[in-house]
Amino acid sequence: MAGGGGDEEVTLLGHWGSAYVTRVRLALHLKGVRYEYVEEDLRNKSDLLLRCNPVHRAVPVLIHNGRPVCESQIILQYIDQAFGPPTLLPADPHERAVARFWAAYADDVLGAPWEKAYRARTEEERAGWMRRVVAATDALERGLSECTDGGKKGCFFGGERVGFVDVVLGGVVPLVHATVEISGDMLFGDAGRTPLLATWLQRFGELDAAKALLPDVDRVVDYVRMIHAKNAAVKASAN
Ligand SMILES: N[C@@H](CCC(=O)N[C@@H](CS)C(=O)NCC(=O)O)C(=O)O
Repeated sequence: MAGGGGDEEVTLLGHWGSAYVTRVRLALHLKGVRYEYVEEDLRNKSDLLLRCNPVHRAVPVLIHNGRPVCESQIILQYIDQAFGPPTLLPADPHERAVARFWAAYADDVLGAPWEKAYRARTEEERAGWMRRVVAATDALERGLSECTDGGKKGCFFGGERVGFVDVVLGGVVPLVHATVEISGDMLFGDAGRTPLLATWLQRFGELDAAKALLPDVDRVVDYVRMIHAKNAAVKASAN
């Protein structure tokens, strides 16, 4: 098995289409941690996954020297402390708290309605959730401005280099591009509405870690369309 250095054993249970998994892979790549990646079939979860994450039964799960860690943001914090450098969270306690705030915001206010849009059974329902996602990106633009002093300190939440919030958001980059194709919603890429996020999106995509790990956008588009079609079929059969 591949290790994180020395005789460390690191395994990641994941799914290619999961933004939560992708953010963990980005962090491992940025830290230079070698690991074994195990693709899970979420319709037929492995015994290992169910044993390691009996509460949520979800990916990602990181297993380090036989001990599992669950929940992607907790995994990122674990990776940041267990491996390194570079560090993802800032050293300064206030900057660290601000980074955690925006990372939580990314999941709670941006990600949650996005997941609802994903599961919506009608176009109207989906459009309603997507309006909330778009509104959440306006606040995220202000967060990026706060973290970078209006862009003066760099284009990432971490400043000149990628930090915790960047990795958290990095997982959704393929979905951001896929969304433009699927519904026309410009989530981060609208230079008029969210100029800092538009630069962030471009610069993030240029990173070696992004080029190596982000799933192909066409594959994501097909996957999302397949889920939408499934949801619509469930709705039709319920009527
Ligand atoms: N809050 C969790 C969310 C993880 C999550 O929702 N994972 C999905 C894949 S994107 C999953 O494994 N779902 C289980 C299922 O589909 O049964 C995290 O941050 O890790």
